[in-house]
Amino acid sequence: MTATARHRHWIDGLDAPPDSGAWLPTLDPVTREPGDEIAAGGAADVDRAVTAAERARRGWAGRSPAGRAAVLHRIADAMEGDAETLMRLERECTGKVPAQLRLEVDMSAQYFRYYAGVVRAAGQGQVIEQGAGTHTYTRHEPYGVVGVITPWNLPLNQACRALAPALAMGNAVVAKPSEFTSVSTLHLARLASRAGLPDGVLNVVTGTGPQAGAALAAHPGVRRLAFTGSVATGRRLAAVAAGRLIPLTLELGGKSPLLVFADADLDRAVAAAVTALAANAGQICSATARLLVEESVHDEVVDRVVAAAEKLQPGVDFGPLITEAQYGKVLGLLADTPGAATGGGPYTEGPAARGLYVRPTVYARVDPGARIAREEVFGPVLVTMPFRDEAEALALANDTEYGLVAAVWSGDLGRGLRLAERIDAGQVAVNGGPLTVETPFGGYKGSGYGREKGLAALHEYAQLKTVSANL
Ligand code: TXE
Repeated sequence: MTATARHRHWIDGLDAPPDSGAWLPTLDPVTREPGDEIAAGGAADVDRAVTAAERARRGWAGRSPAGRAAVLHRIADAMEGDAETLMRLERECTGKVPAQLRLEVDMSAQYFRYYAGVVRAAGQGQVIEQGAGTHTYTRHEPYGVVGVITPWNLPLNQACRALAPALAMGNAVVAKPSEFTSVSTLHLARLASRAGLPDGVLNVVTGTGPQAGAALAAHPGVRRLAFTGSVATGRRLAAVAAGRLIPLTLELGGKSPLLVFADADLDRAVAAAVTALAANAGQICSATARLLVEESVHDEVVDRVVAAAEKLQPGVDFGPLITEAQYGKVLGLLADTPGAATGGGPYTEGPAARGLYVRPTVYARVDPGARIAREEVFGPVLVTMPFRDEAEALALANDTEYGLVAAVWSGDLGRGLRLAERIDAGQVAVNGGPLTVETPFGGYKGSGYGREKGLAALHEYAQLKTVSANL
C-alpha cells in the first residue's frame, strides 16, 4: 500500500492545510506498510485554531444546557450512524480487532449521550440563602478554550472522554491527537460539524508532541488542559500548566494489580486476567499488569491463565503494538527478562510475523523488585506473585508508584470492600464490578490527577462563580 490520502487539520469548520506545508507519515502496524499522511502542525496552526475557538466560544457558552445537549445527542447519533467509518479509520492506524473497535466506538458515542443528559441537571448553579434582602447564587462557567492532548491506545475514546464534558459545559476545544492515530479524531470533528456543532467550537490540529502539542499547551488563549499519555510528557505539561497557572487533568500510566483469593470464582478471575492480555494487546493504562494470587491456588490460576493465553490468536483476539518504537521497547524489556512461562517475544512465522505483534506473555513468581514487575510495559504482558494473606496482598498491591485501577476477586465481599478502602487507586473493581461512562476515572499517586468520566468530569470543565447581591 502507498500513501493513499493526506489529512488536513480541522479548523473553524473547515479542512486546513498545515502552515509548514509538511506532512507526517503513519504506519499500518498490521503490515508495517505506510498509511495515510497527516498535517505536521506547529505554532501557526495552533494559533489559527485557538483564535477560531476563542471567536466561537461565547456563542456556544451562551446556549442553554438543553440547547447544547441537543447538539451532543446529534453527535452521538452521527457517530453511531457512521460507526463503520470510525472503526475503519481506527483500524487502519491501530490494527485493532473488530470486537475492540466496536466497543471503542460505542463507548465514545456514549460519552456524548451521557454528558448531554447530565449537563441539564448538574450543570446548574445553586441559590445560597443568606437572609432577607440578599440574593446569592453560584454559576458553573466554562473556562473558554480547552486544549485536549490524547495518545494512541484508545484514540477515539480518550478524545471523546474529554471532549464531551468540555463541550457540554460550554467550552470550545482544540484537540491534538497522537501523531500515530489522528484520523478518527479528525473524522469525529467533521461528524460533529455536520451534526450542528458551530464552526470553531471543536478544532483538531495534528502533529507531533514537541511541535503541535507543546504549542497548544503554551498558547495563552488556552485556559485549561486535559492530557492522557506518558508520565514523562505529563510531567512536562504539568510544569507548563504551573507556569501559566492553568488547571490540568493528567491521566497517566498504571501497573494495575488483580488480586485473586482462594475463595474467588476462579473461572471469572482467570477470564479477567486473560482479557487484560488481549484487550488492545495490553496497551491500556488501566489494564491488569500484576496478577497477585493466594499461595494455595497460585499455580493452578497461573497454569489456567497460561493455557488460555496460548490459545489467543494474533489478529483475531488481539491486535499489534502501535509503533516500531513501542514494539522495540516491549521486546527489549522481554529480552532482558528471561524465563517467561509463556510468550516472551515476537511471532517469528505466519502473517503475525509481518506486523507488530507480541506473543501474550506471562512471568510467574516474579520478584516484586524486578524491572518487569515495576515498569509499565504497555504490551500483552502479565507478571504473577503469590501472597499468603490479606495483609501481604495489600502490601503487594500498593507496592507501585502508580495508582490507577485495582481488581479484587474473592468470595468474601466484606474482604473485597475492606481491601477496596485500603488500596491506593482511583478505582477498585470487586468481583468484576463495572467501570463505565458513569464511573469517575483517574489516578492516585503517579497515575495523575483530576477525574474523567462521571459527574466529576463535568465540573472539571467549569469554574465556579459566586454572585451575591444586596437587594
Ligand atoms: O506517549 P506521549 P508515548 C505510556 C506507555 C507508553 C509510553 C510512551 O507506557 O509506552 O507512555 O508513549 C503528545 N508537549 N502511555 O511516548 O509522548 C503526543 O504527541 C505536548 C500511557 O507515545 O505521552 C501524544 O499526542 N504534547 C498512556 C500524547 O502527548 C506532547 C497512553 C501522548 O504521547 C509532548 C500512551 C509535548 N512535549 C502512552 N510530547 C495512557 N495513560 O493511557 C508528546 N506529546
